[in-house]
This record gives sequence, structure tokens and C-alpha cells, in this order.
Amino acid sequence: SRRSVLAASAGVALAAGGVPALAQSKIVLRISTPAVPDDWHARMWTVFKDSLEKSAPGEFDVQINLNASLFKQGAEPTAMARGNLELTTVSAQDLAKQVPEFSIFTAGYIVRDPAQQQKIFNGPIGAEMFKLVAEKMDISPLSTCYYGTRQVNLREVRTVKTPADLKGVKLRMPGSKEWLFLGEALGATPTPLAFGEVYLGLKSGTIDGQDNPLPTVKAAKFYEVTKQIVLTSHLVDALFIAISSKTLKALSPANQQKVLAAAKAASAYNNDNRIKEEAQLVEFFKKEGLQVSTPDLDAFHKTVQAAYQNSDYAKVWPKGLLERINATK
Ligand code: KDO
Repeated sequence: SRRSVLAASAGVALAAGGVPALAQSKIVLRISTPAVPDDWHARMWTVFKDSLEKSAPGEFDVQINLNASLFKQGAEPTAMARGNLELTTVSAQDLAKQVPEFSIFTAGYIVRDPAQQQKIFNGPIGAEMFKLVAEKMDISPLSTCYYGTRQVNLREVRTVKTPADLKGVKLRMPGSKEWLFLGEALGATPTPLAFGEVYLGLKSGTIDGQDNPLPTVKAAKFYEVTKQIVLTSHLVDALFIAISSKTLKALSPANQQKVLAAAKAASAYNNDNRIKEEAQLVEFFKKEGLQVSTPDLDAFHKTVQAAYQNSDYAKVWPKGLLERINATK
């Protein structure tokens, strides 16, 4: 970590002095993500790396660590604030831990679709929220990836029309209270587990199901160990490419722009491919023998929204933000 910060600041100092950066002082950008290699938000990091290699040949050493091999899921923001990691994708749930206002984006049935999501985060709402993140967390969001729309994926077939039908279902959720609350709001019994343990959990039956967007159900091969997908569409999920603010500030203004452009290229690649694939996957899962069902979405909307409105989360949502989100078309 120290090496990379020094390398980065040395580059800036030399550039400021009018002396070209030394060839050996490459700026190290370590990335850590729980994503599996086949998933779009893993593959997009190659686009990021290629983009920088083109715009700043030989200047950056981009190190991509998949499958949570460098930091465990959820530990990335702290690692970045401490200077042990330069780049990653963070979830709304990760951000809400330190910026409670962000919890509005952890709530089910708030954001409608990927297009609205991009408008929200690329517009004034995004700018305000990202400013809070930069102030409180020492990390800087660069661009917004559509992670997909989360669906319930079960080990055994059961009739699920309303949240009441998920009663007693051990639904695996990522291990933080924001995620567990979502599982509870859906009517299930949320069970915390890291992403990397979900496949075996489903296979062995320690959990009854999990929720993820369809492209991830495919990439992580959860369909091999489950029998049903319930199209609850409960969370239009986002992942934000974020960089340690220390790393960002140590870059020359020109390199800051190049890193930003690379992040935007990566998320655009992710978004295009994920949206395209997501639309085709119901057919794929049916061919694989899974039952794909649509529940009473009205009932899910009402129950989940009421759970959030009556929770402490809604109390810290900035006044008028929900209305501004809803008015974003
Ligand atoms: C998951 O653990 O279910 C989740 O989908 C949560 C996301 O925020 C993100 O961490 C994702 O896993 C990983 O990137 C793995 O795809």
C-alpha cells in the first residue's frame, strides 16, 4: 500500500517539477471484488485496464483480484480508506453503513429500471450522494454499474405468490444488516453468508435460497443447485466503481481524467452486456429445467415498501429525496 501511494505521489511531484515520471514508478491500482470471472462486473475490469493502457501507456499497473481473493466481501471500503486497496465496486449497502442517507437505495422497489438508475446517479441526486460518500468515507465514486435486478432463487419448487409464502424460507443474504432487512421485508428468514459460500450452501441445503440478478445466477452457476426462480424483481441493484480518495488526489489532473474515463468505459461495457443478457436468461433457465414463476408483484411492492417506511431507515432519508427519485424519468 505504501509503495503505491509513494509511487503515485512521486509521479505527481516529478511531473510538477517538469521531469518525466520514471519508467519503474508505475502507479499501482489494486482491485478486489467477490465477482466470479464470468460475470460482467468482473470482465469489465479488463476494459478498465485496457482503457488505461491505451490512454496512458506503461503508466499504470492495474491488478485485478477476483473471487474476493484479496479482501473479503464488504471489507473493501475500509481497506481503501486505510490505503490497502485502490479500487473496487461498492454497493449501496456498503455505503449505507457509513452514509445512512444512502440506505434509500438499499430499499426494495424504489428504483424502477436501469435507465432510471443511470439518470439518478448521473444527475444531481448522484452528485449530492457521492459528495457525502467522499466526505465521510475517503473514497470517491467514479461511475455507476447496473448490477441487475435481484430475483429470488430457490433450492426447491414452492408456490410463491405473496411475501407470506416465503415464511420460514432460509434466504441467504450478504452479511450486513441492510441486506438482512431486505430479506426480512420480503417475508423470508434471512441468513447471512458471503457470496463465495452460496453455491455450497445451496448444494448442501444449509440455505433454502438466495437472491441475485439473473446474469449472476448464471455466472456463479447457482442454477445448477436450485430448482426455481421467482421473478420478484425486488431490487434494481447498483454497484459503484470507487477509488480511494488518497489515490485519486495523488494523480495528476490528466491521469485523474484518464482513470475516470476508464471507469466509465468499464461500467458502460458492464451495463450494455448485462442488460442484453438479462433479457434472454429466463429462456436459458427454463431450458436448464428450472421453474420460473411470477408472483403477485403488487403484494410484494406493498409489503416491502411498508416495511421500509415503518423502519428506522426511512427516518434518515433526506426530506424529499424519495419524491425526487420518483420524479426522475
Ligand atoms: C451478493 O453477495 O449477493 C452480491 O450480489 C452483493 C453485491 O453487492 C456484490 O457484492 C456481489 O454479490 C458480488 O460482486 C458478487 O457478484
